[in-house]
Amino acid sequence: MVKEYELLTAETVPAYVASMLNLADKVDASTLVAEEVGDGNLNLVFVARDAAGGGICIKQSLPYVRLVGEAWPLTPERVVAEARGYSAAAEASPDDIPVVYGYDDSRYTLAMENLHDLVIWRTALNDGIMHPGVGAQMGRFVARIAFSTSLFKMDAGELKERVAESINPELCKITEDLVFTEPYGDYANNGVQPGVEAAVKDIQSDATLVANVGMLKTKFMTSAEMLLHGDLHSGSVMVTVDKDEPYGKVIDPEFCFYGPVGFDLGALFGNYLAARARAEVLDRSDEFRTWVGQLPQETWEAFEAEMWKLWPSRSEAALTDEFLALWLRSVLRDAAGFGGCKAIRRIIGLAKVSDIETLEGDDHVKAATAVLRVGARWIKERDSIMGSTRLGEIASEELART
Ligand code: SR1
Ligand code: MG
Repeated sequence: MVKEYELLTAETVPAYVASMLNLADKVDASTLVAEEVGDGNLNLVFVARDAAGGGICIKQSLPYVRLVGEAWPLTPERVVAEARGYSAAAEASPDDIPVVYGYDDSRYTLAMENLHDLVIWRTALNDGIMHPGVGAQMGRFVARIAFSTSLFKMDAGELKERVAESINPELCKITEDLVFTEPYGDYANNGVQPGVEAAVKDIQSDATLVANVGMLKTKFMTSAEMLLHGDLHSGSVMVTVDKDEPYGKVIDPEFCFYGPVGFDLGALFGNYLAARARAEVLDRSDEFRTWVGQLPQETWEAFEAEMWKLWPSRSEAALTDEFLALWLRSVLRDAAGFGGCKAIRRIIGLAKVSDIETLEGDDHVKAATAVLRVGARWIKERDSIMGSTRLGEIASEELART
């Protein structure tokens, strides 16, 4: 039973920060000015600055889905899952996340470093701005968390405890429904703009595709390999503005739970695909289109290299180098399949993405149709995908014919 709690406003954030003893040395609460900047689907997000330029970010879980409203209640306890995700990342790959100051389970808030000089990666991608190296950074990030939270590094008994304590049923149910079920049927949350209906019909009437999505859904629900981020799309990464050495910070791990490693990689791949389709129809520069097109490969190669780098320090001695080679092949196939599912859901179902939604007319139809076709092929052809370059080749083929 969720207790009653007070929602913050920009006006009440300074007093709230002042009331939290652990935040006293982070900012001068007496001069704090806050603004609500949340543009995600679920939460309130406040950024606050003090007179000396110090900053803090306070994220508060609403007791419902922000995108839909109070008609869709959702546990605010998700802030505990988010804190767990950040904690695992802070141990394994601290530079890739904001510094978290703590969470308050009475108001369902999380206090963290204010990333005021970063922007959401999706926004930068939409604007045609390159961030060389961030795709590789994401691959290393997933590898480090996968290694440190899995059987590879963790004692078998501790692993079982971590799997049990990390269950996140309400958030997982959202993914099960919105990613794996609803796009393939007749659901109220679905809808596309005029001109995309035929491509949707192709998806929903493809029995082989639907069966393969079922395979991926069951894997998502039963394969407890690592503590996933659970929603690692380009809106869950913030990137630098005008830095010689660009970098990203991963945010929003509230969907975290123990799931298949390929799911986080697939989330990145599916969203890279949306960014690439946008870049193609808007005829961005050759340099940008080439860069965005190679992102799945960049992320995958960095993931693979980081796994091999970490491998000698594994604690599970029974797992050999040959095992890792086999495992990596199967993760790539999973990532292709999950990437296809993540791409398709953003076209047909609830919670669409600005990469495609802000395109108009023919541009929208072409980009949305190409994303659907590529997603379907990534899913159906995943068992024959032997290397990450194949993901880009399939995308090139479908973008050229759409
Ligand atoms: C009802 S929540 C819709 C989506 O927002 C989050 O970002 C997840 O992607 C979820 O599926
Ligand atoms: Mg989010």
